[in-house]
Amino acid sequence: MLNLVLFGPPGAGKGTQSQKLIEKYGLIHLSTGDLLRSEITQGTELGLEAKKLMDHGILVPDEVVIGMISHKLDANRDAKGFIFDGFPRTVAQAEALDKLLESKNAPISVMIALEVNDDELEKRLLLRGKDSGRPDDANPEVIRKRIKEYNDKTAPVAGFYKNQNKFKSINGIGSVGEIFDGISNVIGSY
Ligand code: B4P
Repeated sequence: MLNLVLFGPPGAGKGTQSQKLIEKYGLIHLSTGDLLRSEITQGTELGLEAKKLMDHGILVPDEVVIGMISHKLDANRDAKGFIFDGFPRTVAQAEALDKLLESKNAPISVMIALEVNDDELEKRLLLRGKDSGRPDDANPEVIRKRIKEYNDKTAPVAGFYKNQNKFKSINGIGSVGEIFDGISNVIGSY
């Protein structure tokens, strides 16, 4: 079973690369951002609470996203493997994910981090904001808040996987195809 964590700051290209990985490797894509946006669109209580935080670039509480991932793992018991996109985003989430996967005897194979500088991130997200309709992409202040949340709470998650010798980093600047080739090379060694 191939279980991949795709890691990187907001706008690094995790969602973009996930689409290509699904096609090539037939993995199940679990994006906590997509799951939360779907709750918002459906107008659920969870979605309404999450929206208040996401619109300001703040992470939603760990127990909410851990619960969502746990449900999705249970609903896909026969999967060949998973791409975790935008999860784990805190060390507490990473610890919870290890526990969930331990009970299924299918640990994380590797974390692949996409490295992109802050100026490029801001540029990409503002560009996407022109047609995505996402409030968190529309405002430079919110984008900077998301990057700060990443540096404060998410960046330490890399250390969690480094300690397990499961961390690989890739240059996230270049064409989508070039970056995908870099990711595929890493996966090829597992
Ligand atoms: P997410 O939905 O996870 O999204 P993201 O960080 O914005 O984007 P991603 O890295 O996937 O970028 P993409 O490929 O789209 O998070 C949104 C919010 O949800 C968070 O701020 C938080 O509030 C909440 N949340 C989600 N998960 C959570 C968790 N686990 N815990 C707590 N809160 C959570 O690329 C961005 C843009 O760049 C696109 O327009 C794309 O076309 C472009 N692009 C991609 N690759 C490119 C390249 N090589 N060159 C040029 N442009 C490129």
